[in-house]
Order: sequence, then structure tokens, then C-alpha cells
Amino acid sequence: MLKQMEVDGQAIEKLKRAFAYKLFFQQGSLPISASLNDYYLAVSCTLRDRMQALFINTVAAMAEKKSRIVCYLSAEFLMGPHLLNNLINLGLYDAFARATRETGLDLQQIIEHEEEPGLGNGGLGRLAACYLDSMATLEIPAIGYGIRYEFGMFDQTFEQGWQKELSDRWLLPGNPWEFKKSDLAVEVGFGGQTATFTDQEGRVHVCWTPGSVVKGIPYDTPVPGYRVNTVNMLRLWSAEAPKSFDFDDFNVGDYFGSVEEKIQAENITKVLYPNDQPFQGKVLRLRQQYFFASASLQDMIRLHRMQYGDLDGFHQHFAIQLNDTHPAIAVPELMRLLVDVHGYAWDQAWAITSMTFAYTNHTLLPEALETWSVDLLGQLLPRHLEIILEINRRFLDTVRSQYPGDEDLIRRVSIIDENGERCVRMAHLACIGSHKINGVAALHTELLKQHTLADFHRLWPEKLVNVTNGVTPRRWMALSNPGLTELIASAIGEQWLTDLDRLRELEPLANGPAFRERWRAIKHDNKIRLARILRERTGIVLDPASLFDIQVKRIHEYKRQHLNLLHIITLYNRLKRDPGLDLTPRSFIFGGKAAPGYFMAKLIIKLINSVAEAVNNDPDVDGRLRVAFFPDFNVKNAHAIYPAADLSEQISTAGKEASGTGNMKFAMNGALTIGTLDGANVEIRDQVGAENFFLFGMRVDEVEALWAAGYRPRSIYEANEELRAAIDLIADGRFSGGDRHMFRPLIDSLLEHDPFLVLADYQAYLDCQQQVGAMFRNQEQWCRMSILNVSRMGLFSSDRSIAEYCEKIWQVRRSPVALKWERLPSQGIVFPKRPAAPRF
Ligand code: 26Q
Repeated sequence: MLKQMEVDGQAIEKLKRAFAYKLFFQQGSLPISASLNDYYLAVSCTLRDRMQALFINTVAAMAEKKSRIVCYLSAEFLMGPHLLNNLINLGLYDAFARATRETGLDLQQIIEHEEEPGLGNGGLGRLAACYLDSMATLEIPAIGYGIRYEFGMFDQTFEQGWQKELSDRWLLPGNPWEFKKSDLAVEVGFGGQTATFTDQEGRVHVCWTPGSVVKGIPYDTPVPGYRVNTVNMLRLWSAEAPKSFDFDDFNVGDYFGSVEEKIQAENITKVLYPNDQPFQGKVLRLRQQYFFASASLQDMIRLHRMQYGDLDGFHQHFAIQLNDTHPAIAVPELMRLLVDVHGYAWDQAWAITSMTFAYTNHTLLPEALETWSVDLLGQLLPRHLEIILEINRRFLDTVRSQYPGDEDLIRRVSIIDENGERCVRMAHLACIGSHKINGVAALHTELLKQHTLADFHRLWPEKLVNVTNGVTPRRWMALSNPGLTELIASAIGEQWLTDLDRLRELEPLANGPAFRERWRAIKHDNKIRLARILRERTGIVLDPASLFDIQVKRIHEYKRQHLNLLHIITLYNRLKRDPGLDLTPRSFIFGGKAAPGYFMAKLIIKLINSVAEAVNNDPDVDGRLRVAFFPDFNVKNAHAIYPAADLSEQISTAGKEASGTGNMKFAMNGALTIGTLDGANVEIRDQVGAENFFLFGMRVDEVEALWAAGYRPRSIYEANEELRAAIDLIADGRFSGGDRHMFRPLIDSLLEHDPFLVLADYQAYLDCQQQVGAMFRNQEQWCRMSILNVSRMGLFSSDRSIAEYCEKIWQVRRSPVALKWERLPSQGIVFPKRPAAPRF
């Protein structure tokens, strides 16, 4: 086990008493009647109390400091289970394991009981969570601001192979990690109208009278860094009606009208929209975005005014990072607060605003860019529309003076899209309102410069920078792969957990047969663990000696799960044709959710399950191929999946995946990658060396050339016999009980348009997979490559990403927390009449 906090026998006794105390007074239970959930809550609250002193000290230090605080604004935070993560970061695992054991409890079972808060869709939300972990570990004063959805990401089950969505009622068992701060509530307005008036000095002011008001209540969750005093804060906003009942309405008889208003208000934070990528302009979504952006800014402004009196230096004290355009409405909101509410002149307000914000772009898909209808935005936020138009007018004036006569450029960069229904382009608003814009992988940033944001890059060549994504090795190695973590620690110590470049020290060990043996044994154990879980949940039995070939991520056509399927069906055809074929035994494992309204993605899930059914039960296959869909892929399930992979599937069409972060989690856990030159795969391959990476498929320039030349997928189908056989097998109803219609839309899409070039990359993928299969037979060589992959993953720690954000964008430095308030109760507190410092 990793080095732990020194805890003596007395401390263990205290912990044991604390469990009993929590169980009795908080849960109202006795050991004989307590449920596992009671124990989970008792243990979690005991740990939470032990974080409290650090939390209070960190927050007090923030309030006193003159340095900048990073505010990470994100509509999603996919935090994963807290208990084990917090035990590891605080160094208290051993103490808790011992104290629970001596109490007769099983800590592992309690940890397993925790359901995660699924407050995100996938990559973007999980990235925000990794960044919170790294900011705390690097002792950066930071607050994550977001939305406390009552229903997070749906739970996925299958009915006859089709995805079914179940609501995620994550708050029902009780959330021991959050603190409700009712006294820090704010009000957020919607609708209504604006009016202009002139004051005695002849200055023009605008007054917005909202049509309705919603209360935002913050809930704070501590975010402890790894073995440091810093415990940062995740502050999530929940919407409530300002009054529990509008008795005026009640009295005049509009009972339902008043209840309706209350429901409307509380609906704002009811549910997470479960669709990423293709953008849909639902008004509730815009309400969510404005609600949390406004609440968060009001919170910062309150703090700033308490500490400094005015807002002149706001940008020096807060660095706001916009996680994609979802919180971009914060740009006009800060302008409104500065100009309308706090009386700043436009120019000074704009200087403060544009020096405060920075914007991270996460997508290259044009259909995923957020645009809101001008009419809709004007109805919901009339004052913000005026401000956006004024920002645009001034911006376009400067562009016109720089490029006179270039009206085409004006049309392209304008915040308002005038083609068809007038729309607000949120990415343009974010770019104009920020001092820095970043892409999330080197290739992605290059493509932003060349295409999506080319005009902005020409206008401001310094603004667009790259910060390649990273993931936290605490969760994605120490927590989820304890076996590998211990082996590495026994070889090179523990410092790599906060300095991931030190994994390089493993390189020479790749040549040691004994070390390789231990490495392989750990992978084997992890595969047994995953196989056991899969058998319990699906009934499918996997052979841990087979090659575990895994693709887990959201289901999307651009991610090409169907390319993976075509490979499986081709192998199946080969086995059927030649039952004696000498094939490397493989287990194909899929996982991931489809947006409930994304028909093609749901059809792909059905096809995976149908192929699994056919392949797994065919005696000719004789266990050499197995296919399984791991239901309900989420952070908790991911803990068991990444460590068990031999092969990581990263096969998106070149130019479509902004970065990917699963690719990093797999490689850190010793999987080899089969991948295209897309997103961060490019940098992963650069790091591990071309000889340790299975590359295939078209590059971005080849993709562009193919589209320019005219692409006819049907001609590829006609010319490639194995491809034709695979597609025909689906079309003929082999996986749909003879039904030739079921998968027709998928087949038609591939043959007629194939927007993601599945057929164009098919043969290259097959050839590459052939090499994978052959290489896996040389277990010594495979293991050597696995060790080299891990030892060269240093770049992909989120600590490195955060260090880059600090240097290139935020201009903040490490700021260790001194413990002024050790254990308040034991020192006896003297309550001052009024709080001396600003309250968080
Ligand atoms: C927008 C408007 C309305 C409703 C939903 C949305 C929405 C929600 C989530 C749009 C997009 C998302 C999520 C996007 C996402 O996860 N992108 C991924 O971000 C990762 C972290 O940078 C990258 O690694 C992935 O490549 C990228 O796809």
C-alpha cells in the first residue's frame, strides 16, 4: 500500500468511536439494525469530518490571499465515487481499513456501495473532475462552479439488446459529501423587459426588470489534493422558487399558476441533458446555462466586494475558465453586472471582462457548435441580447477598420449568424470575450487555427494556444489499479504519482524477465476481475488468457464502433469458412451510452448485442471469439475496465475527435493502442514511439483529399470481398432473426454516404488488427511494449495540463495552505461579533 498518514492506536480508537457516533446520532441506527447504506454514510461522514479542518483552512487562505483564484465554470463535473478517492488523497486508507475491520465492517464492501454522482456526459465532464484533482494537488486556489442536477446521466440497461434508459436518482441514498449553504443563496432573473433612463449627469442607464426570479442555492463538495493541505471546493447550484408559495396568486384564485411557477423554477436543475455533440437549442438548456453562470459570477462579485470594496481589480483576483461554450453567457452577464448594476463605463467593464475569461474549445464537429436563436435568447434574456449586439457592433467596427471592405470576413466572424434564422454563435462570443482560447490536443489546436477559428486566429495570432488534455494518475492508476501501482512503487518509489515523468525510470525494467512476469500477472488478475464482473452482469464468460480488445466511450458514428464490429464480423466469417483457422483468441468488450434521441447510435448498440449473441453461441467459434457489451459504462465501472485491457480502440475518423482521454487512461494501465492519427493519439504515439503503437487509417489531409475528389463508399464495398461479406451478413438478417429491415438504416448510411469513412479505412484496420493478433502471441514482446507505454505516459498527467494552464493562461502559482485553524473545537473557538474575513 502507498505510504499512509501515521496513525497510532489511539487514533484508530477515535475513528471507531466516530463511526459508532455517526451511526447512532446521524443515521439513527444501531449496529444490529444498520443497513450497508447507513454504514457507508457513517464512514463517509467520519472521513468528511477529517477533511474539514483542511477545507476550512484552504478556503480561509483563499479569502485572505491577494493572488488569483481559478474559477472553472463547467455545466458538467463527472466526479466519480468520492470515498476511496478521498481516502487515498488524504493518506487515510490504512487507518480506515483497520478501524472498520476492528469494528467488524468490510471497507471494500462499503466503498463498492457508493453510487457515483453522474453529473456529466463523458469526456468534457470527466476532464473537469481530473482538473479539480490536479489543481488541488498542485495547491492552486480554485473553485469549480457548476450545476447540481437532481437527475444525472441515465443508467443504461438493455431490453432485447436495445438500450433502455433508467432515471438516475443519485441523491436518494443521501449525499454525505456536500454542504448546503442556504445563506449564500443568490437570485437569478429571466425574461421581462429593459428600459433606458438618463441620470442627472446625462448618463444613459439600462434597467432590466425580469419577468421571473429563481433562487440559486450553493452546495459545496470538498476536493482534497493528493497529500497536501489544500482542499478546494466544488460549488454546485441548485434552483429553488424564491417563495415556497405565491400567496397573492393563491388568494386571487390562481392556485395552479403559482404552483406552476414554482415547478418551472425547480425544473432548471432537475436533469442533465444526456446528449453531447449534435447541438439542440432547447430553452431549458439555455436557462440552465444562464442560471449557473449568473449565480457563479454573483458569488465571485460578492467575495470581491467584501474584500476590496470595488470591482476594479476583478480580473486580477479571478481567472475564469469556460469549459466549452456552455457557460459563455457569463461574458455578457459580467458586462451587465459591471455596467448596469455596479455603474462601470462600458470600456472599463470590457477591459475587466476580457481579461478575466479564457475559453476551452472541445469540438471540431460543426454540428456540435452552440448557436441560439436570437428571438429565443431575446425573450429569455432581453438585456443580454442587447449587450451581445453591442459587443458585436464594437468588435465588427474594429475588424472593419483593420480589413476595410472585407464584408465576407465580417459575415464570417460576426457573433450573429445571418444565414437563415438569426442565431447567436456562442463560440464567437466566447472567443471575443476571452484573452485566451485553447484547443485540447496539438492536432485539434492546429485544426482550429486552420479551419474552425481561422479568422480569429488571423485577427489575434497570440490568443489561440494548445493545452493537451491529461488525466489524474491518482484515480486512473492508484485507485483503479492498485496491483500495478504497488509494483511500480516497489520498483521506483511513489513520487511518480505527483511527477508522472518519473515513470521513465521503469524503462530499463522492460528488459527484466522477472519484472515482466510480475507485470503480466497483474494484468492477468485485472482481466480475471473484469471477466467476473461481466459474467455477473451479462452472463457472458470470457477467457482471461484471450486478448482483451476494448472500446469504451460514448456511442457515436464518428467514433466508429461499427468499424470495430465489421472487424469482428469479418473474423467470424473467416472462422465459419475455415473452422480450423489458427486465430489469436480475443474478447471484444464494448461500453458506452447513446444519447436517447440518437437513432443510429442506438442501432449500433443493438447490432453489437446481436453480434455478441450470434458469435458467443456459435459452436464453430468454439470460444475463440467473444463479444460483450458492458452495461452502464460510467466512472465506477471504468475503474475495473481500463486496468484489464490489452488493446485500446481509438479508431475515430481523423480530424473528428478533439482529444480523447480514455486513450490516455488505457495506455497508463498498460494497454497498447490501435488508433488513427486523431486527437491526442498523435501525441501518445509520439511519446511511446511508433514501434509501440498500432497505427492505421487515413490522415486528416487524406480525408480532406478524398472528400474533395469525391467519395463513393459503394465502390469500396463492391471491390472488397470480405467487406461485402460482412455487410451482407448484417443486411441479410443474420443478426436480426431474419429481419432485413432492422439494420437497413445503418447499411444504407454506410453504402450511400459513409460520412465517417468507415469503408475507406476498413482494409487498413483489418491489416493492422492482423498485426495485433500476431504480436499478442509473443507475450514477452507484448509485455515489453506494455511497460514502455506506461513508462512514457508522463505527458498525459492532468498535473502537466494544469501546470500549462497556470503558465500560459491563468498566471497563477502554487500557493500552499498553512494550517492556522488546526482542530477548532479542541482549541475552543471565540466567535467574533462579525466575520472578519469574506465568507465563502
Ligand atoms: C450542448 C448543448 C446542449 C446540450 C448538450 C450540450 C453538450 C454537452 C456535452 C455538448 C457537448 C458535450 C460534451 C462534449 C465532450 O465531451 N467533448 C469531448 O471533450 C473531451 C475533453 O476535452 C475530448 O477529449 C473529446 O475528444 C471531446 O469529444
